[in-house]
Amino acid sequence: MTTSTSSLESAHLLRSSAPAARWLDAYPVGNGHRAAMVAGRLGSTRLWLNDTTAWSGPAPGGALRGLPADGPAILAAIRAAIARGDIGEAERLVATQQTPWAQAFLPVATLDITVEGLPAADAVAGFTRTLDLRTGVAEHRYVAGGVAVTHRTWACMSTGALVHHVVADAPVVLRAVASSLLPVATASEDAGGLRLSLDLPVDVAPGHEQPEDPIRFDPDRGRTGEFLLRAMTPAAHLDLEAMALTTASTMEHVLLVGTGTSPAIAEGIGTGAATVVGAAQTVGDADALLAHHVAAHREQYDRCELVLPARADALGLDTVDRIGRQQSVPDPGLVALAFHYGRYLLIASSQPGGLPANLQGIWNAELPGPWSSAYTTNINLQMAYWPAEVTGLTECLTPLTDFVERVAATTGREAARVLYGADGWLVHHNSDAWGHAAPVGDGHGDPAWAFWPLGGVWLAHHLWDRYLWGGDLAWLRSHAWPVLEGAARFAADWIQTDHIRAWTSPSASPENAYLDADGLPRAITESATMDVALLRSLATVCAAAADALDASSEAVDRLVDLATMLPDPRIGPSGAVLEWAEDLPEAEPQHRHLSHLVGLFPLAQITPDATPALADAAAVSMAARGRESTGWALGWRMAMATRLRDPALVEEHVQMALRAAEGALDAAEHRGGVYPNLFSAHPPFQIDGNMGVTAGVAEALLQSHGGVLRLLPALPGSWRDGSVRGLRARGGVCVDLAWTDGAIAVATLTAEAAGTVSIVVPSGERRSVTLAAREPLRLTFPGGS
Ligand code: FUC
Repeated sequence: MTTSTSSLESAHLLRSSAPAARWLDAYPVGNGHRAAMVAGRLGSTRLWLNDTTAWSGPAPGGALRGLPADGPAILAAIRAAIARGDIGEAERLVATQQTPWAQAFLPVATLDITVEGLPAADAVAGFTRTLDLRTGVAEHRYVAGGVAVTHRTWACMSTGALVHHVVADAPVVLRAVASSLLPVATASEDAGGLRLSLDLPVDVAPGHEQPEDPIRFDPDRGRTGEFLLRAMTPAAHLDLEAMALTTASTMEHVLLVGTGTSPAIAEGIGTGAATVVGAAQTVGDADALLAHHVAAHREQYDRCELVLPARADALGLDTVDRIGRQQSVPDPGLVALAFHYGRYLLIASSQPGGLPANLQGIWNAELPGPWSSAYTTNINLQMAYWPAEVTGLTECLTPLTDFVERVAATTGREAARVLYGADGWLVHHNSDAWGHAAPVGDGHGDPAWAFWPLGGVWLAHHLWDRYLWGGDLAWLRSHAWPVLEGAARFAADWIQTDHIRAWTSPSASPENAYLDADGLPRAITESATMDVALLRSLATVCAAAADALDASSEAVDRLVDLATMLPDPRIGPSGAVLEWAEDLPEAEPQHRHLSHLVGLFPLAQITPDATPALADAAAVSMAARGRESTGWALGWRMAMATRLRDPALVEEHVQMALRAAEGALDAAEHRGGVYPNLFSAHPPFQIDGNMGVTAGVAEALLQSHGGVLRLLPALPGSWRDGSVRGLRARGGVCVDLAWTDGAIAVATLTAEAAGTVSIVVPSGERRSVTLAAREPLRLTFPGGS
C-alpha cells in the first residue's frame, strides 16, 4: 500500500483553525531535555517552557526523610496484626512507615513573543495552526493588515535548544517577554541576550497535601534554574526590568532558548543553557538549524508507520472536529494519528541523558502540577514506556533504564534496608527525579494507594524487555542483571514462607480496597493477585537472565523456589479472576485499576492458549469493571482486549479513548478522552493514556510473547485495509504487514540475527520461517491465510 499525501496529512498532522487560548489547546514540542507547549495566537506565540532536570529538591533529609528508625520492627508488628486478623491495626502501623511525599517537576518559565505593530485582530485572516509529527515543528500562520506572518517552533533534536522562527513578508519587530512562577534571583545581559537565574524550591508538596508551607526554599541547599534567550538577529534591545528582549525590524527572526539547572541531580544528567544555545548559534541560519533538527527527529520518528484509511472528509479538518466526528462514525485515520502521536510524545519527552517521562511527559505549567507531575509506579510510569520497544524507540527507554539502575543502586536499596531490613532494592508507588523509593502519604495516606512496595519489581521488567528485543548480552550482564538480581534479593526477602506455602504480607491491590466483615473498606491483606503475578514473573525473568548469562545467584534460586509455593490465581464464583487471595467484595467494583489482571497485560501469564480458563475469567473481570474509565485505564483495557483477541472490544476502547474529553458529556463525569491537542485526559492530562493507545494499537497488529509472532491478532473491523511498517518483535525481528478487507496480505520479516521464528496468522495457522540476518523475508497470504 502506498502512502498518499492525504493519509500522510491525516495521520501525522494536528491542525486547528483557532488560536490556542489555553495550555490544553497548545501543541507540545520537545527533545527529551527541553520542551515547550506552543500556543500559536494572532500576532503572538506563548511558550510554556520545561526542562527535564527542573525538579524541586533535594528535600531536607533526602529521599529517605521521615523514615522510622525501627522499620523492621514495625514490619514484624504489621505482619503479626494481619496474621491475627487485626487489619485496622495493620493499616495504622503501615501509615507510621510513610514519608511525606515525592518531589515535583517544575515549570521553568513562560515566554510571550509578540509581533509588534500588527493591526488589530479583526484585520487578520487565514489563521491556521499545525503540529507536524514528522518534523516536530509547531507552526501557525496568518495575514495581518496585509502582512503574512509564519511562526515556527521546535525543540532542536541535534543541539538541544528551543528555536522560535518568524518569517514575515514585510519587516516586523518581535518583543519577547519572559516570566516565571519561580522566584527570579537575577535578570542579566548575556552576549546580547536575556539570562534569568531562578531559585528552585527544595520541597514542594503535592496538591492533595495541605502543609502550612507547601513550597519551600532554602538558600543554602536549593538548586538554581537557568533561562537564556538570544536572538540570532542583531541589534536587539534588552529591558532587564521587564525581562524583555526586542529585536530590530527585519523579515526573518530566530530566537534561541536554553534552560538548565545546577547542580546536576545525578551524574550525566543535564546540559547548561549557554551550551545548547551556543551549539545552535554555530549551526548557521534557520534553514540549517531546521534541517539538522528534522534529520535527527526523523531518524527516530520514521522507523515505524501505520497507514489506515482516513475518512474522506478528514483532510483539512481541525483535529478537534475529527475527534468529535469519530464518535458517530469510526475514523481509522485518527487512530493512526493517535498511534503516531504516542510515539512522537515519547521521542519528545524521553531521550538519553534526560530523566524518564513523568506523568505529563515533559510538559507542565503548574506549581505543583497534577500529582506533582512526578512518577507513579503502580501502572503509569510503566505504561508510558509500553510503546518504546515495539515501535522501534529503544533509545527512548534509556532514561527509564538509567533511572531504575540508579534507584536500584542507591535510594531503593537504602529504603529496603531501613524500612524492612530487606536486601536488594525496591520502589513504592511514587517516585521523583531523586529516586524516591519509600512510601509516601505523610502518616495519613490511604494504604490503598500509599502502600505498595512492588514498583521496583515491575520496573525491573523493563530492563529485561530491552534485552529481549535488542539481544545485547553485554548490556544484560552489566546493566540489567544487577537490577534484576537486586530485585530478586528484595523479593526473596519479602516473600514469607513456612516451606509448604508462600505468601506476601502486607499486601495491597493498587488502588482498590475490599470490604471487611463490618463493611469497612480495607486495603491491607496478604498475597494480592498482583503481588503474586509480578513476583512469579520476576522469578521467571531472573531465571532466564541467569541462564542467558550463565550466572548463578542464591537470591534468584531462592525466589524461584518461593514462587512455586505462592498461590495460583483464582477464579471466583462470579467467574472473574479474584483480586485478592480470598473472595472479598470489592469496595469499588468498577475501579479504574486492573491490578489483578497484570498477568494478562503487560505480562503474558494469562493467554487464551496457555490458560484458557483464566483468559475467560479475565474477560469476565473486565466486563465487571465496566467499559467506562479514565484515560490511562481505557488504554490498559484496550491493550488487554488485544490479548483476549477481541477486536470489537479493542475498537470500542480506542474509540472511547479518542472521544472529546470536554464539553459533550456531563461535566461531573470522571472519564477519559482527549483534549483538542490530542493529549489524553485522565482527566486531567496524563501522558500514559496517549502511550497506552499507541501500545494497544501495536499489540492489536503484532504480539510476540510466548515464543511466537502473532500477526494481526486483534484487528478491529473498521481498520479493514491498512499497513504497518517497522513494528518490532521480541527477538529483534522487524515486522511490516499489509492487509486488505480485514485479511492479511503480506508480511515482511527482517531479523537482526539469523534464526527460525514461528508465526501465527489470524486463521490460527502456525508456520516456522527461517530468516537470514538483515535480509527481509516477504511472505504473501493469498486469501488471507
Ligand atoms: C494513580 C492512579 C490515578 C492517577 C495517579 C497519577 O494513583 O490511580 O488515577 O493516574 O496515579
